[in-house]
Amino acid sequence: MEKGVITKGVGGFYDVLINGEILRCRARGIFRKDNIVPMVGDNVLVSMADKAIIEILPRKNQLLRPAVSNIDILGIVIAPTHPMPDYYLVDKLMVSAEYNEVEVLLLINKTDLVEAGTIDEIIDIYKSTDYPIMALSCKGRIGFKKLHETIRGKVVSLAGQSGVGKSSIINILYPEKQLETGDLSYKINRGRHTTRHTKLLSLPSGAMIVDTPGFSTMNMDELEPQDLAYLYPDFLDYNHECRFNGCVHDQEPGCRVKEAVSEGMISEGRYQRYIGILNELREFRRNIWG
Ligand SMILES: Nc1nc2c(ncn2[C@@H]2O[C@H](COP(=O)(O)OP(=O)(O)OP(=O)(O)O)[C@@H](O)[C@H]2O)c(=O)[nH]1
Ligand SMILES: [Mg+2]
Ligand SMILES: [Zn+2]
Repeated sequence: MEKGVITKGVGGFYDVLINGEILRCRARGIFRKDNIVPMVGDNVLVSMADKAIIEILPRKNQLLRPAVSNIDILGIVIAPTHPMPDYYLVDKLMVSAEYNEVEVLLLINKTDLVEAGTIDEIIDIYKSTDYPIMALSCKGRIGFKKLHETIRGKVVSLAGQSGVGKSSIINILYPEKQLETGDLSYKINRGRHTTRHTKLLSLPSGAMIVDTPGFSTMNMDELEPQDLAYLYPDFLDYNHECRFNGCVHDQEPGCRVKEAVSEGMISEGRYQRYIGILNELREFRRNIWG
C-alpha cells in the first residue's frame, strides 16, 4: 500500500501521484456508501497490486467551487480587462475561502493591458482586507519571482473567470508542462472555457498548483446570512462596535460597518456586493423554509 495525492479525476478513474509517478486508479465502492466522492487534492492510500484507491485520508479542508481539497492557498485570479473583472465572483471566492479556512491570494493578471492607475483602483478595493495582492503579466513575465517565493512548499489552487489567465500563469511557473490556453473572443469580451478539468501539478520548486476551469456563478447555500459578515476581514475592525448585537450591517441604525464605508475605510463596492450576497442567502433560506 502506498500513499499518494489525487491529481485528476478522469471518467471514474483517478490519477494519483505516488513517489513522483502518476498511477491511474479505480476507486473502491466503499466511498459511495460513506457518501464521499474522491476529489483532486485528496491524500489517499492506494493498493498498488489492483491499482485501487482504498482509503481517502481525512481532509483538512475542501472547496466545492473549484472542487479541490487540502489546499493552503486559494489564488483568485482576475484581469483588469478581457475579461472585465467580476468582483461579485471575487468576493464570493474570498468568502468561501474564509469559511473553509483557506488563505487568500489575489492575483491581478494581464497588467500589460491597462495603465498602472487601473491596477491601483483594483488594489484599493481589496487593500483593507489585508489579503496579499500581486500584479502579474504573463505576457511581460512580470511578478513571477515573488509569486514563486510566496507559494514555495504550499498547495495552491487557482480560481476565477474563464480567460483571466490561470493556465497561462501555471505555464510560466512550470515551463516544462504546457497547459492549453485559449484565445479570448474579444467580440463578446469574455473568455471561452479552455480548461475543462481540474488538475493538480507538482512544481519542481516543491509547490503544488491546481489549474481549474473558469466559472462565473457560485452558490454558498450552506452559509447562514448572519455569519456572512464575519468572513469579511475588512469588516472585522468595526463588527463589534455596532449599536445592536447581531447587526448584519444592512438597515440597522448605529451600524459601525456602514459608517466605516462612508468614511472610506471599507470599499463601497465591497459593501454593496456584501448586501447582494446577504440577500441571496436570505432568499435561499426563505425558499427552503417555504
Ligand atoms: N495580454 C495578456 N494576455 C494574457 C495574459 N495572460 C494570459 N493571456 C491570454 O489570455 C487568454 C486566456 O488565458 P488562459 O490561461 O487560457 O485563461 P484561463 O483562466 O486558464 O481560462 P479557462 O481555462 O477558460 O478558465 C490567452 O489567450 C492568453 O494568452 C497576460 O498577462 N497578458
Ligand atoms: Mg485554463
Ligand atoms: Zn453593523
